[in-house]
Amino acid sequence: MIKKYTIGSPIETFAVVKKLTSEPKESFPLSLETGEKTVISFEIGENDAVYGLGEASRGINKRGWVYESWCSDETNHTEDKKALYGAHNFIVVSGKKKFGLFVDFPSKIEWDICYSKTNEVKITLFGGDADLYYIDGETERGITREFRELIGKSYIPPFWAFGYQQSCWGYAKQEDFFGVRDSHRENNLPLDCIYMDIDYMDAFKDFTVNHELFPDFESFVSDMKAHNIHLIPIIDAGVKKQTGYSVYDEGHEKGYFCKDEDGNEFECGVWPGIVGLPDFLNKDAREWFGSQYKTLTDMGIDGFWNDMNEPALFYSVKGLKKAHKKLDELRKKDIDIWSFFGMKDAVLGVQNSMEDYSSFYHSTDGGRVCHKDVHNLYGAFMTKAASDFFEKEFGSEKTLLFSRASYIGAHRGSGIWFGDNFSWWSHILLNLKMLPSVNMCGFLYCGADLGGFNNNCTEDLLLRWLALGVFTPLMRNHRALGTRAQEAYQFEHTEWFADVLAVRYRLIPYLYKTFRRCADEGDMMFRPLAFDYPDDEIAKQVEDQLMLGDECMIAPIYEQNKNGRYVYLPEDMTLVKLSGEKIEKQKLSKGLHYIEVKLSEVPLFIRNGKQIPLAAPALNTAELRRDELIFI
Ligand code: MIG
Repeated sequence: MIKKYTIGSPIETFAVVKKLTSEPKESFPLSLETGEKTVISFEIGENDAVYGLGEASRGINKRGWVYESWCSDETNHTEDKKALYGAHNFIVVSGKKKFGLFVDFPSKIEWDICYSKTNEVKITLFGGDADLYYIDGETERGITREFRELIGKSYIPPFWAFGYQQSCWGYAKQEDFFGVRDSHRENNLPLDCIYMDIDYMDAFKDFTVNHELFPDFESFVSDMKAHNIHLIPIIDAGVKKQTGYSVYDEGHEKGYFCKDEDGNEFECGVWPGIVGLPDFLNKDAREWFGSQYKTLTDMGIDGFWNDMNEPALFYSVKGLKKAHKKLDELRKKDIDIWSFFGMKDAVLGVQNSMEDYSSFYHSTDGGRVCHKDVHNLYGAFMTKAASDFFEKEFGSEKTLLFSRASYIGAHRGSGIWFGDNFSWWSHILLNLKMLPSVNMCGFLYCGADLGGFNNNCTEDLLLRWLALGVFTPLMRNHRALGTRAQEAYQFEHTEWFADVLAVRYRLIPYLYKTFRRCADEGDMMFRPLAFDYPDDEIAKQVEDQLMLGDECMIAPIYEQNKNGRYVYLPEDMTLVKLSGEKIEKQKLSKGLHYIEVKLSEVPLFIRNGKQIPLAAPALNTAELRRDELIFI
């Protein structure tokens, strides 16, 4: 049972599709203080758990830390971090009493989840206008389902988006892409997509192609298509401020960029140099930006990833000038440690600064709005610009789209990826932990950069990570410029990679069917064990295994130099090890087991009395025989 409570006069966020009448706020079931800030607080039991918050650091059970909803370009996903790229304001409290809470509020929120006080949850909204939704229910999964009904059906990508995908910040010329395609083929490695990072553009200008690198882009795209490869270009939020560049000229003329206090275009620096930030909160600007994707779709492109849309600001023109001034002052002073720290702060402080986010404005239907009050909607509305356009132009399920920044609501038009992780073993586990949390918030099409974005990857790390990635709807290997090459064919035992990637294609019919069902029913594809075995005290503690669909449990290996791992079985299950064409089965009873898994194998557990279909391995989704299945 969902109840809505309205405080002040909130701005339309598009998060919710089911319109409810607000109850009197005096009847809100938790302690509520209103004013300049809004504070919700409540006590929970010693052994109660709190789930949700989507893309965030730390555990599946969010207890014991303070999180922030503030879409951030945060490249270090370490435990000290409060905020990552998404703002996903939904939690489920699981104790004797179970309930869900969705805070529909687009600015900063602090979630003190038993951080200051062991048994108290305190949620502080930095503003006085919000819609609160309280959901009563019997089970965590049921509460989540009800919430998902409130926020509407999740995005479903085209079928081919379930294939294996290769990306790298650094692929530039046409030959790089042919090389990736051919090297996969030559090594018997399947592949459906290759990503185009910022270097395909002309001077990082959105919706342009560098013609020196791609003399005939359209035939390049169709040549790739003929080999069953989809090219997926990146689109950044900022539009290069350059007279003569038609996208900028048009946006400028129509007044579609965010303005500063004085009504001038807000200027900041990102990859293209100085950019204008499209005012995605303005309906006309949004439609205009969405229609720009046509330049690329007209040339055969059918998928995109939206980046830098928190928005990430390397600096603002004003902020950089201020920093320079500060440095000039410091230069005149003694060379002491205080001037050193002053210099560091002046320089590092220019990036993604609150001062900048507080100094530009959107023009919405409801008038001028300061960016900081709607910050968490920016990326979501950029993505809405694109997804509304694709829906209108091509209908649903035709275009692949995912975003870095997001807010609940964006899950109806796109997926997300988890941003700039590291080639660290601990990030395999972080990847796993985020899956159920983002599923709760409606994001089903999602995944992390497999092999890790920052840092150098190793063969064993990539193999183990792929053995988790074979289950995630978005299965993409991506890395940063200047890091060790990590395409599957770059390592010694290419055949092990072929064996692991073959398993993905064998599983696609099952994964796709499960995905669709979860979208249709508002269900989670990945669940903590606690959701399925609420009376099993051990299962409730497990944070390195997940339930997948109604049939499976997964337990990847996430430590180096291990030949296996301990797995807790909350009921009798069959361990299945998949590798290439090989299937090895072993019945195991409820309890703790050490299982050995080779680097070329993918372990999977099937619940008692359940079965899953497997296809024959294929080199891409177009060649996958979806109708010829065996069951295990
Ligand atoms: O400032 O486009 O998260 O996936 O490769 C870095 C270059 C900008 C950040 C994205 C990453 C992408 C990179 N981008």
